[in-house]
Amino acid sequence: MMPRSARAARGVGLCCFLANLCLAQVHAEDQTEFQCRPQTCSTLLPSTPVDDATTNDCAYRAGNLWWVDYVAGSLAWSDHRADNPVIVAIFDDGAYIDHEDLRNQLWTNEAEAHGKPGVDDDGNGYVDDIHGWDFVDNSPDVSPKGECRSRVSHGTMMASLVGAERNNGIGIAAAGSDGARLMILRIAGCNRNANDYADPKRIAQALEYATRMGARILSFSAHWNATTPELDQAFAEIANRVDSPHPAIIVASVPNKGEPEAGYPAAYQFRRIVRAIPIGNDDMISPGTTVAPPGLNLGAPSACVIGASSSPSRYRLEQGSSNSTAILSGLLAGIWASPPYAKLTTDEFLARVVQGRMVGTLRRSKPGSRTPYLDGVPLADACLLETERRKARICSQPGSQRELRP
Ligand SMILES: [Ca+2]
Ligand SMILES: [Ca+2]
Ligand SMILES: [Ca+2]
Repeated sequence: MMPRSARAARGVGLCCFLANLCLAQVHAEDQTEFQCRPQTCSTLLPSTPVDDATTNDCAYRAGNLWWVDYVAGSLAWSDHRADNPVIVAIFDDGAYIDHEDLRNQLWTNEAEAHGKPGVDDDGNGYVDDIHGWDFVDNSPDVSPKGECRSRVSHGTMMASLVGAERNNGIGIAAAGSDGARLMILRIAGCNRNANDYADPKRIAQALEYATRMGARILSFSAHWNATTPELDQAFAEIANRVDSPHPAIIVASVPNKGEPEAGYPAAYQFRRIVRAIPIGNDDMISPGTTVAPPGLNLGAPSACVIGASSSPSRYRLEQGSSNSTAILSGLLAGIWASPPYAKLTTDEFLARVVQGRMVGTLRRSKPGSRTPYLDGVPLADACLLETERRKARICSQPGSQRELRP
């Protein structure tokens, strides 16, 4: 019988993309600044007007960031960057950190940024780890490598959906633009050799690194189908232990390609797991979505989502549960960094905001046709940040969170 870790390695996959929902994907990346021209894509929201008239990113002005409006992401934006940003660790296949919409959004290890090349300036065991770490090749260079360099970069896309730079006039914006800082952790390669698969030991190392260096949200647009006791323990320390020294929220993807099981980390029934349920263009749970365990499960857009794809300035339309996961991570970061909630601990944020407000929303996806989703799922949004001055259209629609208020 194969060792468990070997079986795990074969089960690892990025939660890639549904093929049939997006109309404007073909050759989209080949067009110059395609993201700045209105795309016929989602039918969920009118493409104009946008909710935040002062935001100048061209994809937003063109009405192409419908998925930001769908989660009321503009309510998490502010006039200045958050004083205490939420560090979001992107567990993926690396990212082009020199992309025009990412380079100013990165978490930075200041000791290394101002330290000496070749020296572990902060003594954390990683030499020159300025914006994250490549756990595949044990290197500070977190950019995609091998076959990934000739493809659309999954990790770059995910990072941009969490927290692309806002109000720089170009590209996209995300709910976490002002509140999140991006830590890039490369845990999987994309060549077809054994070293490029994410293995449990490597993931455990990355978990330990992320939380020790201050990440409060760990975003997994990836899943695997087997685990080890050691990896289970590493997740439990962060996501379940009551007195954990480094508690963090695990945002886990729920696959939508007909997989029989949700896979890890979504399958863990730990207190700090929040799962992203992919919502398609018809306002329903995406076809093929795996049944998720009960818990903190929130619907987030999957289809027709524009994000950064490769260096230095390329973008692409994609679909799939990976997108939902990154969008939810950015949304949670944006809310958590906002003034009413910025001082909450991890467990306070989960109890008061995620469980207390978001999961209880009356705004739900359309009813489905199979259990356990007959009544749909609660939809993620930032409507709890609405004030008299700042509103979002989605929050005043029937079934919105506003109806919860007296
Ligand atoms: Ca270091
Ligand atoms: Ca150094
Ligand atoms: Ca931008």
